Amino acid sequence: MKTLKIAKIIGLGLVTTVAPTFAAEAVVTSVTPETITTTGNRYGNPTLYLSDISSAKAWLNVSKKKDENGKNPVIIDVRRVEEFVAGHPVGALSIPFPHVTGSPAKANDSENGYIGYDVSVDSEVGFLATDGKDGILPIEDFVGHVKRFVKDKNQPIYLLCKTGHRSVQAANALVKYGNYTQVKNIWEGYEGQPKYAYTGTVPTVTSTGDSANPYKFVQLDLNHDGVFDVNDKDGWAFYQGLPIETKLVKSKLFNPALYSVKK
Ligand SMILES: [Ca+2]
Repeated sequence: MKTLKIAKIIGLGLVTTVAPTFAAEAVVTSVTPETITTTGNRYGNPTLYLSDISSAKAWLNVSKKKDENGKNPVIIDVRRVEEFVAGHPVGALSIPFPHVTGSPAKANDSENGYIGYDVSVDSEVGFLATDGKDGILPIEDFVGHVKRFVKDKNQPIYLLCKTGHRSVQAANALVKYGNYTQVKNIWEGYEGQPKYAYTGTVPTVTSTGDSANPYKFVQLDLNHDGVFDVNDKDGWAFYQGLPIETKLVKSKLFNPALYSVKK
């Protein structure tokens, strides 16, 4: 929020003029060059997979049933089943990663927003932790479940999660353990991140950073309602407004026994 106050002394009184308040402008000045990642994703995870792909391009290819090489792509939504049930890209498969079984309520890890963690650790893939909560299957089982749906190692697979963190790891796993060759990460994810626009001074980038001359970004209120919320994020379902559905198709669900679904 930026408030400009201009004070003038007129005669014996103090008159303060307050300029219009730009309620929907958040200024970020603490971003330093050290935060720049060259790994191609916002969390700095390893990238064994082919490339990232935008939500829009992913949807174009899926709706055409054809990518640049003429292959029919599939979207795999790796969020928790509860997230998938609330809404997902039209036609997406539900295969959660980290991979879990059993009741979400039993294994829920609300503190971290995950049902649980994979018990494997592979720094190339970028797993988060190893606290061994129940209902969790090893990485090979996640890949094995994908193999049930995707037989062709050269079929394009687009991974999607909430913000593009779990999906990166899932994409790495499919390349390393599943030998899939055309794996891409939908980098915005379903919800995405706030949008920022650069403004102000051009920074001097050095190997040690330049705190005296930081980047300056403003967060964008994309729907002009004066509030920063999920609707200002750049993901599949919000700013991008790409097709979603809540219908559950049994054949596309990871664990249909947990939910009441239509065939
Ligand atoms: Ca807004």
